[in-house]
This record gives sequence, C-alpha cells and structure tokens, in this order.
Amino acid sequence: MIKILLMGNPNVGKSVIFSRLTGVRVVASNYPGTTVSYTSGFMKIDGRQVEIIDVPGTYTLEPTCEAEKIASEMLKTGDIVINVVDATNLERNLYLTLQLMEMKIPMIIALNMWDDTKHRGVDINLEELRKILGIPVIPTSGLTGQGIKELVTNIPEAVPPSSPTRSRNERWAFVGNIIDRVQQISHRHHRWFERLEDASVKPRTGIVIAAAVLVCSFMVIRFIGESLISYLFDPIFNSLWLPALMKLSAFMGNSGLLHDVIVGKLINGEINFVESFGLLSSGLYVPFGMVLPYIISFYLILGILEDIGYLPRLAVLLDTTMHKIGLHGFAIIPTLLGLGCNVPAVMATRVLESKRERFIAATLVCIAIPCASAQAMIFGLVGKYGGQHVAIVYVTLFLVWIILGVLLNRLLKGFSPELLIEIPPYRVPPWGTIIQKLWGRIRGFLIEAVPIILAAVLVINILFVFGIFDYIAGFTAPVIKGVLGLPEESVTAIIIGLLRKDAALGMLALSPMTAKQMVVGSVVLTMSFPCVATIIVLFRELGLKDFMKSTAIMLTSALAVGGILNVIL
Ligand SMILES: Nc1nc2c(ncn2[C@@H]2O[C@H](COP(=O)(O)OP(=O)(O)OP(=O)(O)O)[C@@H](O)[C@H]2O)c(=O)[nH]1
Ligand SMILES: [Mg+2]
Repeated sequence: MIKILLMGNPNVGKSVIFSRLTGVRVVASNYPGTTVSYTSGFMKIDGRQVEIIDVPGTYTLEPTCEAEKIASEMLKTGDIVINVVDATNLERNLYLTLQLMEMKIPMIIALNMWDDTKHRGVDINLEELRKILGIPVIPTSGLTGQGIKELVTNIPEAVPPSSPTRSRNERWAFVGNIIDRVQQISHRHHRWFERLEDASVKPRTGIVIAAAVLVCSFMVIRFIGESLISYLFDPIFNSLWLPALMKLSAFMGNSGLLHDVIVGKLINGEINFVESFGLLSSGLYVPFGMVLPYIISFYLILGILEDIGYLPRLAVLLDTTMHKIGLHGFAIIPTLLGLGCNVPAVMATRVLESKRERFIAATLVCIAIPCASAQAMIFGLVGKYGGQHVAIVYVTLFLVWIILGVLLNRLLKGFSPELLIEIPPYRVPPWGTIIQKLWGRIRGFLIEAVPIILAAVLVINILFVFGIFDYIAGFTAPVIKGVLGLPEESVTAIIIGLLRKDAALGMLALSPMTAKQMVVGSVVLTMSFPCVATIIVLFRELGLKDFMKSTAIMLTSALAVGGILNVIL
C-alpha cells in the first residue's frame, strides 16, 4: 500500500490536516511537540486505499530529540511526502522543505495557515513559489478545511523533486533568495492580542498573568467539577441507581459472598457508594461519580489553554526556575499534562533533548504529580476532613517536586541545554477541535480506566475473602504502622495503587482513619508506584536500568516523606 507522510516543522498543523484527511482524531495543540510518536490512518485516492502518517514535527533531518529521530526514521519508509508548511513562517519552514526535496521522494506542499496570512500582512506569490520549487504548492487551512480537497486531488501529481544536494549554508542562502522573490510583508497595526502576547512573556507582567491564569484555571476546574457532581452525577446515582441497587441487594438477601462482591457490603443497612466496595456500587461510583466530573473539567480547561497557545509562554517564563531543578522550561508542559494523566505526560517528555532531562522529568511526574483520578479522590476523601488537609497534601507534593528536582539535578551528571522553543502566536481556539479533543480524552479514560477500576474492586474483594491481605499486612506492619503511622490494612491500598490510584484511595477510606493518617496515606499513595499504565510507558521510555533507578528513588522518597509527615503533623 502507498504510504504518505505528513511532514513539517512542529506546530504547523500536520495533525489537524491528518484528522481532516483520515477522519482519525489525533490531538492537536498550539505548541510545538504535540505529536511525539506517529499515528497512521487511511483514505482513498482515486479509489485506491492509501496509508497516511502523522509524523512528529521536526526542524531538520538531523534529529536533536527522540520525537525528531522518529520523524527522520519514518522518512525512509514513505512513498510520498506531504510537506506541511506554515505560510506565516515561510522562511523558517523552507529549510526543512529544501532538505526533504534533496531526498528525491515525490513531494507536494500544503501551504497551511493560509487563512492567517492575511491577518499578519503576509503576501505570498504562489505561482513564483511553484516555479522555483518545481512541485505542487497548495494553500490550505486546517482550521476551515479550505484547500484540503485540492490537496487530495493533487497528491497523484507529486513528483520527485529535482534538487541538488546543498550544504547547510547553501540551503539558508537559497531560502533567503526564495523569500526575496515570493514574499512581501506589509506593515500593519498591532492587534490587541499581539500586545497580550508580549505581555505574557515579559518577566514582570508575565508572572502576574501566569499566576492569574493558573489560579483561575484551578478555580474553574473545581467549580465545573463540583457542579457536575452535585447537579448531575450525584442525583443520578442517588435517585436512580441507589433504589435499583437496593432492590437487587434485597433480592440477593442483603448479604453473602456474591452479594458483597456485586453490590458491596451494606453499611448500617444502606449502600454507601464509597465504602460498600461492590462492583456495582463503588466500582461504578468511583470512576463515574467521583473521577469523571474532574476529568471533564480538567481536560476542558487544559484543552483551551493548549489551543490558545498559552503553554509555551508559560514554559519560557518558568525556564529559569525550571533550570534549577535540572529541567528545561518546556518540561512544564509534560508536568501540566501529568495533572490529567501520567501516561501522556511521560510520553511528552520525548521532546526534551537529553536523556538526563527525560529521566528527571519522567521521574518527577511519576512521583510528585497526582493525576486527575488521584486528585478527584483527594478532594473527595481528604476534603471531608477539611480544606486545610487537602492543602497539606498539595504543598507536600509541590515541595517534593522541587526538592527532589534540585537533588536529582545535583546528583546526575550532565547539564540541561538552554531553552530553544518556538512560541506560536495566540490563536482563537476552534471550539470544534476543543470538543473533539475533550471527547477523545474522556473516551480514553472510559475505555482504559473503567475496566481497571472494576478489576481493582474485584481484586480487593478477592484479597479480603482469602485473607491474603491479612497475611501481607502482617509482615509489612512494621513499616506501615511504625514508619508511616497508618493502619495495617492500608497496605492493600498501596498494592491496589499499582492498578489504579482512584480505587486505591477509595480503599484507604474503608478503614477508619484520622485526618493525619488520611493525609499521610494520600501522599504515600500518590508518590509510590504510579498505576500500571504509567509503569508500562515509563519502562518503555526509560529502559530497564533507568526504570529501576526511577523506582528506587520513588520508593525511598515515598517512605521518607510519609515518615516525615507522620512525625511532624
Ligand atoms: N489559523 C489556523 N490555525 C491552524 C491551522 N491549522 C492548524 N491550526 C492550529 O495550529 C495549532 C497546531 O496544530 P497541530 O495540528 O497540533 O500542529 P502539528 O504540526 O501537528 O504540531 P506538532 O505535533 O507539535 O508537530 C493548533 O492550535 C491548530 O488548531 C490553519 O490552517 N489556520
Ligand atoms: Mg501533531
């Protein structure tokens, strides 16, 4: 089958065009490095099925990071290249174009962001550009879909370019020459959001804006999450699901092994959605009633920030601070993604240049960044004891992130390269793509998390029945009780934490706990092993040796921090 590669610089709209061509929804955001591994999809051209591949963005064919390495390796397997070029940034984009042309693979150019050229006063002479390059150049807009059809009809016209092999300097000189001949920039007044663009990266105004953005995001996320719970999910569970379950419970005789596994244990004759721990009670309530509302609100706000183009500005602003913990400012993006789910966060560390930085960033995410599921439970369960306890959990995790980062930075050899990140303009977020992206992420949660939570609830029940858990609790008691000051049973929660953090935190709530124990328990749970999905990607991204190192750091710091909290609180 013919394989068509979508290649180009980061953040030029390859993923948006890919979705338009194949109907496969992939994540697109307004910052470089959204796509870090390739996605393939299919479409028909002249009645024949072809494969299209969304390749990670790259500036050159000499890779400087993992994502770019994937891009240059993909190139060897392609039959046709669609080079996506950002028309508002022609000069920088053409370097890769010339390099691609030297590979002699049939090629066609999608001159994307065409809609945006007018706002920016960029005028490109298409005829001249086509003549110079000798390959089809089609203006497109990923946003509106303009030109996509023409792009498709022109794919068969792609010809192997005739281009001499040039040196780096020769290429840049030729780019300059092309720009002189095809591009004219007219002067125009600064629009207000261009002023805002400047203000958000200048240190003084930038910090104020960053603080405002983060505080507002946090408040809006909580507001939406809590409203969804109290006005939508809780009413559904309490007035529709609960009566049905009570009937089932009565039908099953209100007790017994099967009853307890399916419906859960009755607490004072009632089903308690958190504590009963049956498949149909807690097994459904934890993912849908407690976690999903926060998943929805978190990803909605994150999606808006991503598409507006705020995140790379935050990266630049925090670069100096981030260097102190051995990271490049860009690592703030994986870190923020980690607040949703640690899996994409660990994947996103691929855009960091050195292995050392990737190790530090991935380890810090796994240890100190609670995912949305864990956070929803922290709010729901620790929050019952009062907001100050939730604050203690967050402050502790934040301190761990900083202190551990500084330590790792000191102890690991090597240095973190300077930040070279391209900052895209602010763009009005297209609601269509925001909703699509949100739906994709919610779907991901439902498909991956729900079955695992149900499995976790089942495992917990089995552990109970066979008393396996008393046995493990017995020999881990010195650490759990002695060092952490937690009830013996919390060891099950830690084991279940290997599967899912939300189910594990729910498990903690089963044994009567003081506020202090709940705080220590949540911190230890968040910091010790990430969930199974994260363990798998972490292992894949770091390799066995670094994975073991990361795990060792994780366990040591979880115990140390838990122990310290137990003493000082
Ligand atoms: N105005 C305008 N915006 C666009 C257009 N195409 C894409 N965008 C926006 O540009 C941003 C980048 O799009 P992506 O598809 O994620 O870019 P990408 O090339 O896949 O980026 P990487 O995966 O980081 O290499 C998104 O915010 C899109 O909504 C376009 O034609 N016009
Ligand atoms: Mg992409």
